[in-house]
Amino acid sequence: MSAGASRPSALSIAAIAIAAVAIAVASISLTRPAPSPEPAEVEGQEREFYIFSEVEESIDEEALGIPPDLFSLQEIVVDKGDRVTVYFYNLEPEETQEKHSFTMYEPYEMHHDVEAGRSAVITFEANEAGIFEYQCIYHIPTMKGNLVVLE
Ligand SMILES: [Cu+2]
Repeated sequence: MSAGASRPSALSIAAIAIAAVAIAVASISLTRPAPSPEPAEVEGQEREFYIFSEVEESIDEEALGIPPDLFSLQEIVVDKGDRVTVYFYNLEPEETQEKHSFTMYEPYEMHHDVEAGRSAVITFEANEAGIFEYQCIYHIPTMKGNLVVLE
């Protein structure tokens, strides 16, 4: 019997070693736990609000010295972390050219002017808890409301 036939060559030993390493690596990756899924905690919801400009006909601007304009919704209540979308409609007839705005100051600083007959889609994340005023800068002090962000 020749030595070459009975003794494994250096090449085949190397091949076996590589195969063993490959199997070891494969079994390690098979036993590794799958990446954990996203945490199940509820992390803020999508909240949508429709707000319209309104005119309170019984307010006599001349007599009372205040504008008759109002937001149809004067309180928006959300939870901290919610993503808020406000659909704001200026319902004034276009020919009046009566502008309204949806304006907030710190920490929800924003200002959206909406022309008569137009609308705006306003989105923000309610990251800070508390009570924050929103207003139309053209019709203070009547046209305002509160954003309530619950902890
Ligand atoms: Cu206004």
